[in-house]
Amino acid sequence: MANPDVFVGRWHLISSEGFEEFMKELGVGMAMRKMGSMAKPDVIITRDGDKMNIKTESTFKTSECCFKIGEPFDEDTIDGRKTKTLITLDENNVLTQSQKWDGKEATITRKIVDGKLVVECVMNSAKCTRVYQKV
Ligand code: A9M
Repeated sequence: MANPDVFVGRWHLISSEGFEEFMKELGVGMAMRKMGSMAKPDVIITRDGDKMNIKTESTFKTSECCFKIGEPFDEDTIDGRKTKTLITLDENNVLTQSQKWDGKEATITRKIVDGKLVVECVMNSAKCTRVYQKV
């Protein structure tokens, strides 16, 4: 049974693989990629009824994404893209965020594995895995 509350809490980044390649594929410039690689963000996930909020906090930049599961919305991403985004939750509690812009597409999935938040980002052949621990 899908339960969005498994994601609720404050999470701190503890490992990241392939993020530089993923950011390059997104078209993120060098200066911002450097900040992205250095940042050890906290992600704060909250739920209020059918609304969810994912806040990504870092010393460089903070961004917030408020959405309803299964309802498309316009997203302003932390790197400045304006995307058409849809976030769904399947019966295995995998939260899948599909972002479409300029004929391009990136997918970010979030799931809980051994009590940790595992975030996988894919665009074309670029794949990135980031793991967050509950604070
Ligand atoms: C993640 O851990 C990965 C989400 C991927 C979003 C694509 C981000 C492009 C990064 C551009 C760098 C911006 C420079 C500011 C540094 C802030 C660091 C934040 C990195 C996400 C879980 C969190 O939902 N998402």
